[in-house]
Amino acid sequence: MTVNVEIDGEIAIVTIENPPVNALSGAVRERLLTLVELLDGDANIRAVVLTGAGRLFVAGADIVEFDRPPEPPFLPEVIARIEAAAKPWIAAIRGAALGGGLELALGCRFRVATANARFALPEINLGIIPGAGGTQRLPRVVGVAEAARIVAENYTPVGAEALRLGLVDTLMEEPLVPGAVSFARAALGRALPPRSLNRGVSAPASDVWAEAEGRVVADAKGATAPLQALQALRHGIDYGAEAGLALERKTFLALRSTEEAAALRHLFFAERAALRPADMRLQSPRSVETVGVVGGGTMGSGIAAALLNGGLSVVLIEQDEEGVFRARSTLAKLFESSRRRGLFGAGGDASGWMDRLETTIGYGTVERCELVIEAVFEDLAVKRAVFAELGRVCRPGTVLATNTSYIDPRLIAEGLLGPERFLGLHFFSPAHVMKLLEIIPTPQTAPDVLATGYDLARRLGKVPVRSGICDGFIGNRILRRYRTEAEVLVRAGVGIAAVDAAMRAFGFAMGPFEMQDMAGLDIAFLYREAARSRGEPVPDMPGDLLVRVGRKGQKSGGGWYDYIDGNRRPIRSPEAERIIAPLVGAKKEMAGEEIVARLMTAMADEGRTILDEGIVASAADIDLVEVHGYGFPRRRGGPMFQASRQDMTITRTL
Ligand code: 3H9
Repeated sequence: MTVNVEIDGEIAIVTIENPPVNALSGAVRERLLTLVELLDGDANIRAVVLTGAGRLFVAGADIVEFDRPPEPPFLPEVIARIEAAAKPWIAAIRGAALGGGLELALGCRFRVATANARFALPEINLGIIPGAGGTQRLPRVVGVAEAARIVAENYTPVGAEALRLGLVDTLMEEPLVPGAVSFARAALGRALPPRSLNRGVSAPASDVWAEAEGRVVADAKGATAPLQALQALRHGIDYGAEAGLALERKTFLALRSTEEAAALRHLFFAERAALRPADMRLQSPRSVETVGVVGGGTMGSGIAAALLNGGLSVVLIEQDEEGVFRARSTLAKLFESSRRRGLFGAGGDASGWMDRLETTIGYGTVERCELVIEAVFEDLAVKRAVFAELGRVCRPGTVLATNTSYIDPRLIAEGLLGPERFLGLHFFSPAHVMKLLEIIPTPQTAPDVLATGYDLARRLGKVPVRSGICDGFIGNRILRRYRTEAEVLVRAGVGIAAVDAAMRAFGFAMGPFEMQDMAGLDIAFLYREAARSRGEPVPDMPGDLLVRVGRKGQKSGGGWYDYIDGNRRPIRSPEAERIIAPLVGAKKEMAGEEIVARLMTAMADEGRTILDEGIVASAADIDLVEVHGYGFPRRRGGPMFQASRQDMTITRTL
């Protein structure tokens, strides 16, 4: 049974039991509709308590159903029927009421909740807007300004805050349901408050709309749903609830079937699957509270900041006083950056941050760490020396990880005492911000050591993706192919700025050449030079010509573009164009969509090869790597999602 009923005197207790999150699937909607009729017709019942079984009330519509056309009974009609019921319904909310779950609660006459209950309309994260009255009932309950933040800006009031807003009538301790039943009995003796949709609402000053729109557009990163959610809300204030409901539903249905919504759903499920791969579900991790980080450079400090944000303690190991000083000042900046971005996790309160950090010269105190992550210079001999030392000083159960981006972890672990405790944990810069964590086990890595990697990802709020061993693992390998294809386009006469503009229009924060200028052109150059020195037939690329004359990107004052007076704004460079001219064909106009398709095809091709080689478990994992490690626009779902949706067979005319 998806919805159960118990009777307590004149009160009916309706419990939605649809694990894991009580989503409002078709069967739940149908049963609710039947029950409201039944209970309205039962003369012995005077009020109904509606609750959810388990740790939360209702997490919203069943997202799995969104890949099919909507099926009746539709949620708006179920909620409207509950709102219209002759007997008052009281929502008893434990844990969370999200999306359609909050809309359902708003259809009830009263809401009582536990102090930890969260209230949100997260539909915009799925590329849609609330579709069951959320944009209309909410402003009539909490006011327009607060409702706009909840509907379009992911504002999530919790417990006391929800009470202050009038979103809940009272907070209660567990056991919730008996408390809600007593509340219901008491309510029967008083006049009922008006139904949510019938409450009066005053239109805000016009600058409230302008300010909200400004914030929403600035944060949207090209996504359309947040502004449309706000527009639906406003429509209902300007023209009345009925008109507002109609626009809301129309917009919801239109957005539900967009590519953007499909892409965001794809990532929603991929992210959840990534945290719990099948072979890790029953595997306990090793316990980790203190983590050693070897090397306090950009990467090491970033990793330390990510760990501190996640509530862990850190021992950061440097070689000398100067290194310690540099690392501490970098970390002070990362602390500020974390505070600004709101990155402190559950255990990572700001006050304890610096207290949980110990910086030290040498390996003296690393013995107290349960996990040590090496983040030193990308050189096999240097890394091996670090692990030789760690193998000597750490306890036998300590997990040892390398943050290498390119070096085969098997080579790094060669000769290590206890190789089963070793794995790769590849963070992405800036490590306290980027969510991707590539987890790279060697053939000897023990299952509980691998599980420790996943557990760490979960605690740091990262998205873990397991990678097999290959040059560049998943992400850098696809990045190489992407960059190369961009250079192939330039060699064929397409403009540098045209390529960058096309990728920006697609949703990347910057194009491939702007990105290379920022990261430095020399890495790709050295990689190609190394291949050439091994006798591999690597053709000269335009970027090689730039590096040979010292144009390595922003750090050398110019690369593909010029940069004036240390300014990071790229300016077209006639000099760069002159240098690469010997390798560049006649000028060729290419439409932005074709440029995007070429680069997408290249990424997806490489992705397919990586899949075929067994380096990655699924195409969805590749998309997670791109979205969380390389700035691939979330609303596009990732290169494999793109390839699966579109005809990517662009004829190679170049
Ligand atoms: C909506 O409501 C539209 C309405 O306005 C209009 C309708 C007309 N549906 O995250 P977890 C699964 S749109 C189906 O790992 P946690 C999830 O895939 C919806 N499945 O746990 C996972 O499955 P598996 C608006 C769902 O404790 C399992 O539940 N609501 C749904 O870390 C556990 O999830 C949202 O956007 C769903 N709605 O977090 C809320 N939700 O075990 C989305 C979850 O097979 N959900 N699943 O991997 C969340 O934010 C989190 O899942 C939640 C639990 C906080 C609930």
